[in-house]
Amino acid sequence: MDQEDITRKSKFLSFVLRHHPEAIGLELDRRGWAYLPELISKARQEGKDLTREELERIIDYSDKKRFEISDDGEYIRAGYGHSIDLDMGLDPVEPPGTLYHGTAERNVSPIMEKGLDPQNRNYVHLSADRSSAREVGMRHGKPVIVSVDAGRMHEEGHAFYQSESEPGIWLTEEVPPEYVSVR
Ligand code: HQG
Repeated sequence: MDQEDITRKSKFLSFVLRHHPEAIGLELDRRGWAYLPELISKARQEGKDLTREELERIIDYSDKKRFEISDDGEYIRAGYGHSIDLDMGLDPVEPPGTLYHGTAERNVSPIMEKGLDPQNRNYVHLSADRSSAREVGMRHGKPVIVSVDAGRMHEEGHAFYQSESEPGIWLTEEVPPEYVSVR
């Protein structure tokens, strides 16, 4: 499996585990877990060859930890990024004072006006550091880093969650405009 295979298979896994398990006839439990042998066999039926070793390599060698395997080794789920309705069972955690969100330049004025909303996903995704936020922004266009006053949001009752697979990714339901700035 070269880097290209890793990226291709990782995108397929994101598609299935975050957005469309039904596309391969897979069922996730309410926490988002898929039974690993079932994922492998159903992916294979769709012509996507995947082995357990490959799944482990995808997790270990990707730039971000997008997926996690359960402690008993039997289940896999995406650690963030979902659009499907589920309850990941994450506990609220006190965030750092400032979190960052990378976006495209064209989104900045609507974000300053209306705040950050999750669009098609269940949560707004925030990064712990500016360089990760810049990478996220680059996926969308000319990147701009929006700073989020997470400390004040937390004090004022907004819940934050930290991805269990990738602790540099923070989740919150929305960020009202008074907490965002570009600097
Ligand atoms: C924008 C990746 C206009 C928002 C990353 C973003 C992340 C608004 C886009 C994870 C807006 C949604 C998620 C508003 C938000 N007006 N635009 N009011 N509010 N937006 O892809 O955060 O590589 O759904 O700025 O690392 O870019 O896939 O979210 O540009 O953690 O593992 O609407 O996905 O991880 O885009 O990315 P997305 P995101 P992976």
